[in-house]
Parts: sequence; structure tokens; C-alpha cells
Amino acid sequence: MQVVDLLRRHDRSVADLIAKEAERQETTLELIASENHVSPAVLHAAGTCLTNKYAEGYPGARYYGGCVYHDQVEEIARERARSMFGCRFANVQPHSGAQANAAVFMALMEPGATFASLVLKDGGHLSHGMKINFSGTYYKPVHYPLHYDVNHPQHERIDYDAVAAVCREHKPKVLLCGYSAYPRVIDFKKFREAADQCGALLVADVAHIAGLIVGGAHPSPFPYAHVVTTTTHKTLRGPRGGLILTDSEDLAKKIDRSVFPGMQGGPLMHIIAAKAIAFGECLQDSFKTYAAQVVRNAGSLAAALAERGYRITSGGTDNHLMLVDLRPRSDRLTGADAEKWLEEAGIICNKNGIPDDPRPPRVTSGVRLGTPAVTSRGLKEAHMPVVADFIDRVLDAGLRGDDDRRIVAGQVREQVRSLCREFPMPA
Ligand code: DSN
Repeated sequence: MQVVDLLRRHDRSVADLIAKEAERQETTLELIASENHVSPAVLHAAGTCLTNKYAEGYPGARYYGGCVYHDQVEEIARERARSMFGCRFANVQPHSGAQANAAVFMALMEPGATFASLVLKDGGHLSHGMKINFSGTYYKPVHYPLHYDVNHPQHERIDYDAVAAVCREHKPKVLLCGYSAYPRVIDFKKFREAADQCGALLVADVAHIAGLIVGGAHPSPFPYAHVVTTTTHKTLRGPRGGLILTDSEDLAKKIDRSVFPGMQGGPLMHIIAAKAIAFGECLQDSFKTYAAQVVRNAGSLAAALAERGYRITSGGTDNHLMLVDLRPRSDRLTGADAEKWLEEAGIICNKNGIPDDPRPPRVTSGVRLGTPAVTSRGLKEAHMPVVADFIDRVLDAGLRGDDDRRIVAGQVREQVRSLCREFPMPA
């Protein structure tokens, strides 16, 4: 019996919504840079009886009996995580990337300590110092900017001189790199040099690019970062969750204590099983092919959009995502409108501020697009101009008015459905 049929017998209301969501995912192009389509093995592991168990503690040192299989599952997950990143210690228990960051902050800094991160609206994450987040409430963030100079070759890229200057001036305890909306390669060596000059610990939050790192399509933060955090559900293509890695035994001990009992109680063992399976998939050769294809697809999509009059911030992309400045196409076009109109056509993305965006975060002048999910469906570079055409036709029609937009979005919706049928989600 299909899982949805079983659920339907049990609880029709929820089962029907899950079935509709499955249909939505199957028939739309997912271009949200932080999302992906997991394998059926990962999906099913996340729905197993391991959810029934309390396993507070760590393998071999639990606070509950009956953890014999949970110990083995968590050991497999840890071992595979270490192999993926080539490091000595892994904590696979964080429930999310934000909780991984919170645990690392707690392990590395006293409350009130100063840390340095990217100006948040330039592509950082809320756990990198947003005022009302734990990171901005219990710690003191200082920020380094991107280059803002259209005539500079590094325009809209990390300003490494500014990173070093912020470290000299504020002597942060932690220097944080890794972002949610940065399309270029991160030079971890330069970050480590800046950290060393003020005695800071370098933390790399590689949530977005973790799968590219593991697949060899982005340089590794090791051996430069003292601690690495990531989510497991983006380019790593695992279940929703977090992961912390380090090479330092001393830091590993502090981090383990900080995750449990510092930050969390019982680990989500069903999710840890799904992480173990996803990590096993990441260690296969086919994952290298996947990571390389994600990057090639992003480059192809960025180029195709640029040809159609959009500006790609920093002039392009080196990774899985791009920030599309919509203003050159039309000053009237906002990220909020683009997100809504594209969804009508079955193309899912998110509005996103571009560096130095004059519009507020709920409106924005840009959208963020990413290729991890469409690459998991099997789309290649040659399909990206087709996707760019879909996007451009819908936005162009939207600018002409509601009637035109409804007609064109309807036509594109059918073409998106047919592309999705040709390239089904992993099954
Ligand atoms: N919310 C995630 C993103 O979309 O990038 C970051 O955690």
C-alpha cells in the first residue's frame, strides 16, 4: 500500500494535503537555492520507527536503555560525515543549521562576546547576528561588507581587506564566513589569515555549498576553518537538519556538550538515520557528477538570463545560486511580484534583496535562483535557456498587465508540467 493511501485511511484531511503537496512538487520547477529533492531512501528513513525512541546522549553514553541500534546508526552517520569532509570529528545531532550555529556559538564564546560576519542584507543568515535572533541578542555582532564599486573588478564580492580591517579593529572571538545568498567562491585561506591576526576562531557555515564541497565543486573549508557548520537538506540532499564538524578534539568536546545537554534534548534519530543514508549517497562517485552539474546548470541559467536583459549580481555565479537584479529589465519589476507571477507558472523561487537594494526585504529588487533541485531531476545546461525563457515570458507579460500575465502564465504552466513529466523527481 502506498504511504499516502495508508495515511488516507487514518487521517483524510492531512493525507489529502500531503498528496497535494506531492503533486505540487512533482509538477513544478523548484528553483529555491536552499531546497532539493531527496532520494526515496532518505525520504523513507525519515519516516521510520526510529522516531519512537529517546536517545539523549551520544553512542555508548546514552541516558536511556534500548539504544543499541541507535548507537550504530549514529556512528555510521558520524563516520560518513567525517569522510565526506575529511575531518576528525562530527556531531550529527543538531536539529537545524540555526541550532548548529547556536551550539557552536555557545561552545566557542561567552555571552556578550564579539563576533564578525557579513553585513546581513548582503547575503548572511539570521543566525549570523540578526538583532532579534539569539546571535544578535546574546552576542555582539560586527560586520564586514561586500565591495560596492561598480568600477571595481570585485564589485559585490567579499572585500577581504575589509574582513581583515574589521578583525583588527574589533578583535572578534569568532570570525564567521559562509552565506545564504552569495554566488561566488569563498576563499577560506584568506579568512583564516584574517582570523589568525586577531586570534579569532574561524567558523565556516557552509549550509548552502556543503554538497558542492563534498562533490569537489567548491574548495573545502578544511584545513582553514576551526569549526564548520551546515544544514543537511540543501546541496547535501539529505533530510532537514544540521551538522557540525571540526578537526580539534578540544573543540569537539565543547561542541558535543553544547549540542547536548546545552542546546537540545533527545536527538531526532529517524532524521539521523536519513542523514546517514544521504551521506552514503554523497560519498558515491555519482555525487561528484551531480555537484559539477549543479554548478554548470547555474552558470548556464545565469548566462541565459543575462542575455535576456537581467543583471546577475557580481557578474555571474561560481556555485549553485545567482541573485538576479530585475531592475535593468524594468524599474517597475520587484522581487515580490516576480516570485508571485512565476509561482502562477509553476516556477518556484524567492524574492531576495540584492546588495545595496533600495527596496525593503518584503519587496526587493531581485530574486534568488538555484539549480540543486532541478539538477536532481536530471535537467542539464541545455535546458537552462528554456527555463530562462519561461521566466522571461512570464515577467514580460506581467509588466504588460494582469490579463496578459494570466494567459502567458497559464501557457508556461503547461510547458513546465510537461518538462517535469519528462524529468520526474527522484523515485
Ligand atoms: N533559509 C535558508 C535559505 O533559504 O537560504 C537559509 O537557512
